[in-house]
Parts: sequence; C-alpha cells; structure tokens
Amino acid sequence: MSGRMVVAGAVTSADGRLLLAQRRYPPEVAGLWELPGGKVEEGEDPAQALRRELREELDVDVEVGTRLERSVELAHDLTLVALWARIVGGEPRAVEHSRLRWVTVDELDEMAASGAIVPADTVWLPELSLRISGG
Ligand code: 523
Repeated sequence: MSGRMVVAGAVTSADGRLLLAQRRYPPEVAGLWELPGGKVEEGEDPAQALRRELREELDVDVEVGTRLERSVELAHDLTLVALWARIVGGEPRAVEHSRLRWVTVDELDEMAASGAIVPADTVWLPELSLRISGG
C-alpha cells in the first residue's frame, strides 16, 4: 500500500464490548461515532501510530493486534485501516472526542441502523459484530 494512512483502533474489552468515540469535527461527521485513531506519521508503522493516537485521544496504553480485513480509500492516496487493540493501561477518557461508549453487538447494530456510525467505519461492521458477539 502506497500513500498516506489513517489508522483506527477496534478496541475490545474482556467482556465483549467495543469502544466507540463520538467525533467533534468536522461538521459532516460531528456527533457520529468512530473507531478512534488518526494519521500515521512519517517513520511510524500503523501499530506505533495507533498506540500514540490512543494515548493522545483516550489517555490509555494499548496492545495492538492484527489488522481488520477491510480498508477504505478516504481520498486519493489516503487509506483508512483498522487494527484490533486492547487496553493494557489506564481508563479511557474523551480527551479529543465528545464522549466515549463501550457498546455491545446489539447496541452497535442499533447505532449502525440509525446512521450514527461515521460512514467510512461502516465497512467494519460485519467483522466487528462477529468479534464482539464471540465469533
Ligand atoms: N477517519 C475515519 N474514520 C476513523 C478515523 C480515526 C478517521 O473516517 N475511524 C477519517 C476522518 C478524516 C481522516 O480519517 O478524514 C483523519 O482522521 P482524524 O481527523 O481523526 O485524524 P488526525 O487527528 O490525525 O488528523 P487531523 O485532525 O487532520 O490532524
């Protein structure tokens, strides 16, 4: 994969919930919920970038796992990928988001059905549902 990357974290809990974060900006997606993350910077690999972003945005340390299958072309030369992660230090708090929420698979489905998920992130719904419902 060439070009720039944005990495998002599919952060799961031991009791089978997924961490969603509510965006504050830009206006098109403000109020919608996403997998938290951000742009991979020069010299970083996606896992390093995700650990840095989640320290900045959620004030937690995470252990990063494998990549989710799907990726999204956000723009020419800008690709969004997601990595599984779990918290190994700290309690997440919304430093840059409006709110955080740990959701069950039913809650995730409901939010998706009502259009509450950031559009790009909806590509991961099948993988996320499967994982947090114990699949
Ligand atoms: N997305 C997206 N989903 C998602 C993330 C983390 C990001 O669709 N789960 C998009 C939103 C922006 C781009 O990726 O178009 C960059 O994400 P952003 O703004 O969260 O990354 P930052 O904080 O690194 O970028 P700047 O705010 O521009 O500095």
